[in-house]
Amino acid sequence: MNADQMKQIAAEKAATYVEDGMMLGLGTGSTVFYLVEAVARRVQAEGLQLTAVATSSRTAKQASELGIKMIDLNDAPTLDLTIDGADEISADFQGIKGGGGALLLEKIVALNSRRNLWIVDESKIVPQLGAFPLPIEVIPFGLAKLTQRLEAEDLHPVLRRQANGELFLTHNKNYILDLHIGNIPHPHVLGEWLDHQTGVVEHGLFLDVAKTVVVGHPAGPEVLQ
Ligand code: ABF
Repeated sequence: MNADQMKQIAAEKAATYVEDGMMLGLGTGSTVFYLVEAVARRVQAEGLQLTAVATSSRTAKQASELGIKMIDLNDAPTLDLTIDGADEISADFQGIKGGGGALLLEKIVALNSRRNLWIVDESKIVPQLGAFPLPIEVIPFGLAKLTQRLEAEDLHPVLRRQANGELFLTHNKNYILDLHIGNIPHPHVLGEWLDHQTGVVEHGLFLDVAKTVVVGHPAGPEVLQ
């Protein structure tokens, strides 16, 4: 079984947590793609009344086309449940997110949700965070100086580019620096430091956010909480 099939297993299990009348947050990425399909099937089959907020235009488009009512976060009350993917999750549910470049909107939606649930294939569960490069969203002004500061801390920043070589731009037209740190033994310490770096809009350490993780395995879904 490949990672894609395990993502689908996790996504379909997570869709069962969606209840009629919920205000739902929908994340971004290939695992969430399967979640949106599964939720849309339930809306069609069971007539679920749902309203959702998306963390990217990609997710908003897919969900809307599948018949899920989408609204802007500014028009929504606190969300009941946000379901999103992740790039790495440690044993104590700390996560690295942002591989898709949507970390800022994802963190805003996550922090405006009563409950956050992550869906991943089993490869995302790691003993320690950091093998996956930590994405941070930064503003273009002063980028060179910020990059030097990150290099001086041995955080190995790399400016993210698209496949065609052009700079990757976020939803808010900012840049992404991927920090090739290798291992992050104290994510809260690093998160706190990054929070205070002028020019860093947001970082991809999602700490003490998720309370439930659904992992896709060849044998089926595993619910961690
Ligand atoms: C998103 O889920 C991002 O934060 C993260 O990069 C992505 C994981 O991607 P995938 O589900 O495609 O593995 O929320």
